[in-house]
Amino acid sequence: MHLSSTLDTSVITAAVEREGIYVLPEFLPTSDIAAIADEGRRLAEHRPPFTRAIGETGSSTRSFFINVVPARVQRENGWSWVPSYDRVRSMPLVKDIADRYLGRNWGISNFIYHFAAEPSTELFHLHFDHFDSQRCFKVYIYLNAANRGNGAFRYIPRSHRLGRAICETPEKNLKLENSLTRMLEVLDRYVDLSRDSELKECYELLRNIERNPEKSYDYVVAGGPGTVVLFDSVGIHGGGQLMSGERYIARYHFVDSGFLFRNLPDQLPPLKRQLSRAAGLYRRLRTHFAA
Ligand SMILES: O=C(O)CCC(=O)C(=O)O
Ligand SMILES: [Fe+2]
Repeated sequence: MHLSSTLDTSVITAAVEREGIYVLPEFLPTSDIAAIADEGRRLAEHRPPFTRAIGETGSSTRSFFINVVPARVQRENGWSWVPSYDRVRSMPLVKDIADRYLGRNWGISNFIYHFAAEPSTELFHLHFDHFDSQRCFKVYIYLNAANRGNGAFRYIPRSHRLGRAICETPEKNLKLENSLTRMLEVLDRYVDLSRDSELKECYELLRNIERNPEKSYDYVVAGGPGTVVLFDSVGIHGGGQLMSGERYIARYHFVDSGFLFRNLPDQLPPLKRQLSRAAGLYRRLRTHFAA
């Protein structure tokens, strides 16, 4: 893993382009980390209406997964609940990288506080995200130290380029999350890798990992509290096995303007929101009459 603390955003963006991932070790100060962690716990306890709790949250577990929906915070005037989120989403460093990586007019689709405290087989199986073939990049903030033992995130460097190649195929049957096996299937079906030795090498690595999943743990992104991880989620990734202890991560998802326009009209300014709704209606009508 390429670890470096250079803060030139063009260098960082180029590294994400090349490797799919960039890590800023222990980047945020302790005071910020504590504030974000407390904010997540408060939200998990009170569940204000602009949050969605998903999955493992429940009385029998200490874990929680709280998703703050940015457009709803705005609508329901909830900013006083989430000052840390407000600060973090305004970090000039990350905004600048988003501008470079996604082009202007991107949006944030989710801000999630995920605390995992129960032993698991895997927090997330290895997969790639597919956002209608549009770009997405995610920012993770480690709120405690993460390593092989407590479910740290895994990312296979350069596999985002295979994910991108898939976005250019006519394959229609892709979900928001697709397994490693599915990636290999679609590549086998449509993509000729024989002329690109780097891609071929990455494909072989993925085949190897599919046969021997333990090998994915060579790609754990370990880091101390405050570590910030930026990655393109079209590459193969997933949280590891939580054997003991706990893992606490806050993450936010940047999506490009095309995805925002098509799928998240609530986040658009009023005029664009109307246009997006009209375009959606037109798409539905067209599908209806074509059927
Ligand atoms: O939290 C993790 O380790 C993985 C989550 C994930 O797959 C994602 O954010 O796309
Ligand atoms: Fe994912």
